[in-house]
Amino acid sequence: MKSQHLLLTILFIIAALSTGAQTQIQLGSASGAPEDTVNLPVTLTTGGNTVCALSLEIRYDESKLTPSAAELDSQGTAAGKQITQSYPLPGVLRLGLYGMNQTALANGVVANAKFTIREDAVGSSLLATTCGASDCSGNGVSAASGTATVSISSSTGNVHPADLDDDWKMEISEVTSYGSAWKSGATWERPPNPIPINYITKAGSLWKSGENYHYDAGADPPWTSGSSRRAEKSEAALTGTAQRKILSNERGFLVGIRVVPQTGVSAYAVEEILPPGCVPTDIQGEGLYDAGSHTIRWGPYMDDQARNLTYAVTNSMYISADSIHGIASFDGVGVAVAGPPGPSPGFSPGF
Ligand SMILES: [Ca+2]
Repeated sequence: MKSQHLLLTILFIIAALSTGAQTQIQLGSASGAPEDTVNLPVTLTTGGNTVCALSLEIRYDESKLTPSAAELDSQGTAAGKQITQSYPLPGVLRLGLYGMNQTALANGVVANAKFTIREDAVGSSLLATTCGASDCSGNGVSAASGTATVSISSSTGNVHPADLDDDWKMEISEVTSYGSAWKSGATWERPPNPIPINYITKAGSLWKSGENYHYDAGADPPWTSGSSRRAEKSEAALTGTAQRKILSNERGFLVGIRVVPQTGVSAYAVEEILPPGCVPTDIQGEGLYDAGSHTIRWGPYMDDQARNLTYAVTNSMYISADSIHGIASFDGVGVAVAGPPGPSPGFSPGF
C-alpha cells in the first residue's frame, strides 16, 4: 500500500506542474440526514486527454462527516482500476484510482466517495478538493476539481417558523421580522398563529446564542441553540419573574409589571391580555396594543435587564378579579405574571 500512496503522490505533483487541455475531476454533492451514509460521485471529464490514473484529495469537516469506504463506479470498473483510500492529514481523505494496465478511463462516474453524517451534525458541509491525473505512460495530465456540498437535513423536525430560509441559523433579520409580526398580532406565513410568545423569545435567544440551532424534541418550543445535540443537554434553563401591581386613582388605574430576568437570559417578552372593552393608554416600555386580541405586547428585549412596564386604564369598570392575564417569556420559557388583578395598596409607578 505504501508504494501505491507514493505513486499517487508523485502523480499528484506531476499533474500539478503539467499544462495542457483541462481534465475535470469533479466530486458531486449529496444530501442526507444525520447518521445517513451519502454517496458523492467522482466524475471524470477527460477533455480529450488520456487519463489512466487519478487522485482526488477531499478536505472535509470532521465535526460533521466521517469517511466510509469509497467504491469504484462503472467507468472505474470498466477500465479495470482499483481504488485506494488514505488520510494524509486529519480531515483530508485521499482517493486514488489506478490499475496495473494501460486502459484509459472514459468520461463518467469512476468512483463514489462515501461519508457518514455525524449524529449531531446540522446545516451543511463544504468539501474542497484538489486532484491529479496521469496518462498511461505516467506523465502528468493537467486536471482541475472544485467543491462539493453535503446538505444535512433534519430527520426529526422542522426549522423554527422564523427561520424562513431553512438554514438552521436564526439571523437577526429573521428575529426582527418575526418579532414585528408577533408584536402587532399579524399572521405569520408559517404556523403556529397567533405567534406564541415563547416562540419569539426562543427565536431571540437562538440568535443571541450564535444563530446555529437544531431541533430538540426534549425542549419546548422544540429547538436548542448550537449545532451539537449532546453539548446542549446540560444547559440549565433560565427564566425570571414578573409581578403585577395596580394603583387606583381618580382617573382609573395605573398598572405596572415588574419583570426581572435571571442573569444570562438572552431574550424576553411580555404579553398582557386585557378584558374586552378595556382599552389601555399611556403604554410605557415600547409596548404595543393589538386591539384585535386586546393584548399589549412588550419586547422582545434582547438582554437580561429588569424593566418596569406600565400602562393606564381609564375605563376602570372593566378591571375586576381575574380579568387581566399576563405571561412573561424568557428564552422560550413562559411564566404567568403574578399579582393581584385588583388594586394593590401602596403601589407607586416607580415601584
Ligand atoms: Ca435563517
